[in-house]
Amino acid sequence: MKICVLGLGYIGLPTSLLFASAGNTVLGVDINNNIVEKLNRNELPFKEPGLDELFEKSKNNFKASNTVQSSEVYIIAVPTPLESEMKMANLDAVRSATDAIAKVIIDGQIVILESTVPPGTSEHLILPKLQKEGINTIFFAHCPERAIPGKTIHEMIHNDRIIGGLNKDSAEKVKNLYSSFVQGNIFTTSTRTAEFVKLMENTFRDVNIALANEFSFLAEELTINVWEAIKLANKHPRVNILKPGPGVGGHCIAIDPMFLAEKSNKARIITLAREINSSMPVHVGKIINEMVKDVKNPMITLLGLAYKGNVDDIRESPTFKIKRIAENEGISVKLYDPLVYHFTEKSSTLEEATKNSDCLVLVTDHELFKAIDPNSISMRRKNLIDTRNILNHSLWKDAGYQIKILGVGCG
Ligand code: SAJ
Repeated sequence: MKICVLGLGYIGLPTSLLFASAGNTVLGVDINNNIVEKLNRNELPFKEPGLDELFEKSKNNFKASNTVQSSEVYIIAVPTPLESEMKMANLDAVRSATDAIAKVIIDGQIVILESTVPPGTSEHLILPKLQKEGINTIFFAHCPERAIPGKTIHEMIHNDRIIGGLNKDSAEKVKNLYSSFVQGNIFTTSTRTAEFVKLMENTFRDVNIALANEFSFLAEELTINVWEAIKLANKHPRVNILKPGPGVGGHCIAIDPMFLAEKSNKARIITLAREINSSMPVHVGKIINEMVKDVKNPMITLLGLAYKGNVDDIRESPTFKIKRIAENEGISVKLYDPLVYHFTEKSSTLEEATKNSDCLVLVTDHELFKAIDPNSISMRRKNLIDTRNILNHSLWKDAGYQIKILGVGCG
């Protein structure tokens, strides 16, 4: 099949390459010429495990362009960010991708929406643009992605998928298409249900992280170690408490719950969970203030720019919020993340980032931070805050560090 994928980001590019490796001819379209040029020079615009190999395998069937061409299938995989002031989905990219498809679509072609959208978007925004004059039959489905950064390719192949078809024919056609590379089960439903299911999944995770964060506040007040308590509670066969942390980042979990909240004032737990998770950087800011309160012109080092461990993705990362909060308190901030190679402000070495620092704050749970030798860095003051509880604290203690762990109350 001739497939045109609109949006060559973290979802669109792997999806394009998976379809290409399954023998389809794929045209990947992006408005960012840098991405298009890079791909046509055989370079990848970002890192993701397995993406290099997949690119190598599929590049004869893949081309990048900045223009949509008439194709048997169109897949929309563009970002749907949150309009920060209105706390509503910004659907501008979906709107313009749909307009571009509407210009070239002919009868009998298939349109698939992968981007995450508020329920009703397919019916109210996309379909009316596609069902233009002269078009009698088009096939449409919402097929939300479920892959997690760091394991995107594996999950795109192995996870079960939901296909929300405009009608039975649409669902069947799209199911057949995805069967070319999906090894998980494929379930079909209506477009509106599929839109809702995707948002429920990420909201479920957000609410559960909020609960873990709330437990961490309580543990701090009640002088309990939340990490030990969670481990013990999770010994119950039907309990699985997630981990507290410095905040929820990424382009999905911190955003998707609001796409439900914008539709109804009944979304109460959802809104509260968002508030709790958004407040975590402020909480970390307070811990930092406490740690450096007696220092004149304090400087701190934030370890990790990525929103979570072992990825190079900085979207909605709590690190930037913590940086802003600390700077507003008059604290100088240095950043260090060897995985985020494209971030120009970062300090180049750990030694440079920690030199004369008064407090090291571990924000991102990168595996490689566990290997830092406390004796190899020359801090001005030996203070450590571990917001993820991943470091070997006795090692740091032995090196003379005063340690504060998020979620651990000191008696
Ligand atoms: N986090 C915690 N505590 C936890 C788990 C995560 O604080 O116990 C934080 C992480 O550090 C990170 C944020 O939450 O800042 C989100 O990370 P994540 O690994 O939970 O999720 P994402 O955003 O990378 O990917 C999610 C996934 N959704 C679910 O697991 C329900 C993925 O499957 C989706 O495809 C993706 O959102 C998406 O695109 O919607």
